[in-house]
Amino acid sequence: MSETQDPDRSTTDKLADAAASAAHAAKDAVAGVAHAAKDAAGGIRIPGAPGSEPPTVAEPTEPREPLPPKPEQQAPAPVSPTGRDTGAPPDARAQDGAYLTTAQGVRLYDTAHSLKAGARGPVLLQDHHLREKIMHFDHERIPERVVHARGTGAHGVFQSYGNAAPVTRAAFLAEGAETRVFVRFSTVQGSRGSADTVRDTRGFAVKFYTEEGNFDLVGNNIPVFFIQDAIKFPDVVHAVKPEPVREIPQAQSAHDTFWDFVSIHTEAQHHTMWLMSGRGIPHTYRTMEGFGVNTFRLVAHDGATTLVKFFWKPRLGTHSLVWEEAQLIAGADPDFHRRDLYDAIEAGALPQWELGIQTFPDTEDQMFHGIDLLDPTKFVPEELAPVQPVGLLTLTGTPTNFFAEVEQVAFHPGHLVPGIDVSNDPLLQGRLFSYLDTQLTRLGGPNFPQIPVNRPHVPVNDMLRDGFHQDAVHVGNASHYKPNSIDGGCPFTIGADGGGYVEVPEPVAASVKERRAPESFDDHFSQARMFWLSMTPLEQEQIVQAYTFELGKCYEQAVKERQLLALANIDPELCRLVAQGLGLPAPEATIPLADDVVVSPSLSMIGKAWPTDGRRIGIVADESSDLDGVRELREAIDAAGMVPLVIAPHGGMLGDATGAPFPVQRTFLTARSVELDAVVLAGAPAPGPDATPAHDAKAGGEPRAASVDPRVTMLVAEAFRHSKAVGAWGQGSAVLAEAGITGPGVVTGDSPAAVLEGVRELLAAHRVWERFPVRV
Ligand code: HDE
Repeated sequence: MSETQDPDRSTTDKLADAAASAAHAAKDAVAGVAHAAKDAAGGIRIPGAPGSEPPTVAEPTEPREPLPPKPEQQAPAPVSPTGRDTGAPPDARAQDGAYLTTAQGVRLYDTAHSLKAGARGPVLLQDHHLREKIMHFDHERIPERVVHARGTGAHGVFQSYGNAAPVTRAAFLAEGAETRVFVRFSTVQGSRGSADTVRDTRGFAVKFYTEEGNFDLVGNNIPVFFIQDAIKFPDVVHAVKPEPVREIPQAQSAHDTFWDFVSIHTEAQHHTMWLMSGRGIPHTYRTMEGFGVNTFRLVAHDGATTLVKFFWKPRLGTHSLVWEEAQLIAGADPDFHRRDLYDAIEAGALPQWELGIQTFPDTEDQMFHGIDLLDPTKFVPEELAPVQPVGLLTLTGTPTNFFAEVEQVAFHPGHLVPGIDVSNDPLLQGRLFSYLDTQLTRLGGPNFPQIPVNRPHVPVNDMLRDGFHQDAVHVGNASHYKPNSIDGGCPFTIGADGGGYVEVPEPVAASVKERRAPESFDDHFSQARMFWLSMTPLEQEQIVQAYTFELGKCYEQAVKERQLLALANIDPELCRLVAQGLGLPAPEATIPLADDVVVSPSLSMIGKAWPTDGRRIGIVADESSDLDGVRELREAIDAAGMVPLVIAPHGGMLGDATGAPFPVQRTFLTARSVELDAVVLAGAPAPGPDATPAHDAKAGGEPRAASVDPRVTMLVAEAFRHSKAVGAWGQGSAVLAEAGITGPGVVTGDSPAAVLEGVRELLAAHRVWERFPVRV
């Protein structure tokens, strides 16, 4: 084993340059896509079109070939089941021809009537089309993932900076390497149809189709896990999943069995602390950090090894929702995260993350500054080991078919390439077993690596044969056993020099067989305390609120009391505030508080400025508003890489009065502030004809008495409550004044340009956090 040297200053500088240039290259690509999309649409492109061509009102009757995919859609590479480039067009696997056929390709003349003995007679058994159609429909579903069932995915590219080459021989991390990837984000608890914005851990899984075979980095958005040993995974998952008697709750942790488990099983307390912070309710996937969690091992060309932890750092910064917003979105748009990801790609605001590594000397004790690198409930603060960016991930395409790609993608932490090996982290070791096992059931047999999205982009010669859904047509009588002479001895093994995967010859100390964890795994509270103390007062408030909410939803008093005991061992003030909200006495700590905790300011999400790509700005207007100003603002928002959404009393077009109409995206009935990042008022719309509580409860009690449509006032007030930027010019400013909306984060000005400038500055900080008074 050898030690890694700390990167010297010049390496760090080179790295920063490489990062900047790769970011620019990707940015150019982004601009290209966005521009093309806009030109094609002949104006400002608002994402969300369901197809590549606008439909006609009348049902089309003229036969034609299937429409092409939308420009931002990508499909798995056209490689064969054994990794050979087929040279086929990307849509070669799509449906073909203008006419409806059976699965056998026979054209059909009718698909709306079963074959019957007379118009009123019984259906005939010989109707193969009916039988085939219904049989296939009956089997359209496959088991959802036992965890991480709710997810979304996209295609992308990974560009390596090359600075990791001294510590790993992995080809995809060499200088200038570009690798296709498929990424899947997910929640853990909920079922496939559950809401996106629930409080939960998120999955962040990346499949790299490297020139040495597939490498999967199957991570989460929280760097530590609930358990230290895989054998407890069924326990924690059973505890957090809906309770079996009533199958409640869907997709959330605010219930008795979850808090029952984690309050007894205190090694989960560090993870739950992260979960109760903003990390449990990410704003978007684009603003979510990713972590490999488990420690891995890098292997250099000369065989030297380094322990490593992986990170994904979002270019737009790490941001969270506020809790009320998360709850409202779960009702107003349960697909919020999925929609945001696809809309952003469609609008050309391509999401980006830098892959980062923390490296540690591969010492015998596998400790770093007293932190056990094999304990997945611990992490190493960036202040102790800086995260070095080693490449850039850009998501460039939405899937062509969600089921084929996002549902069928199969990740596995054991999908490794030369240069990356595992550590003895007992959680990782169990994961290595689990993922193959789960795919067998979920994807219906052992040939799931042959599903298009899972295929490697390199030659595959594996001697694995037959089985359900075998897609390859293997050649030869003896190619499936070794040694053979009949097939010329093929396939051959090869050592590390020829690209063979050779496990690190790690010495294993003489030991006994036992079911036991090392003593260093006994500390369950010190890093939870570190996290708490590293938060800004505002983030601490949010954590207190989250614990109080979750425990307040529990039925059993004993569960609440036991969790308060755990909080007392983390921090007395945290415990006191949560106890106060629950109406319970705050217990004393049962162990000495960790007093040598060094705080890690990098854990806080507040106080920095970030790019504003893809942010959604609502513009409220009616025919009496400053419509020239609205036109100007739409252009300016679009030019700044953000999305303008016009909100008006009715759908269709606005601007007829001034001659250059533009489309309306939301009405006062359909709009809700939670889907916006900022709201700008271009006028003071009077109550619309539908502003009655019977028609729209948002209109409130006495809508006719108001001078401004009450749903507009509500929209702005709600945005303000969630500390979003609010702007206005002209008559719009009067609305804000009348509604009493003043204070930090309210931008009024003479012109839309001036307002946008102020709003954009606020958006860069994500929210106007100072609007929340702090007591902690
Ligand atoms: Fe997973 N995990 N996991 N997990 N995991 C699965 O595999 C498992 C763990 C993670 O988008 C399953 O294909 C065990 C940690 C992600 O398709 C299953 C243990 C981390 C995804 C499985 C863990 C993860 C999964 C379910 C404890 C963060 C979704 C479906 C030893 C580093 C991947 C599937 C996707 C999925 C098992 C712990 C991340 C059952 C036994 C720690 C992101 O195999």
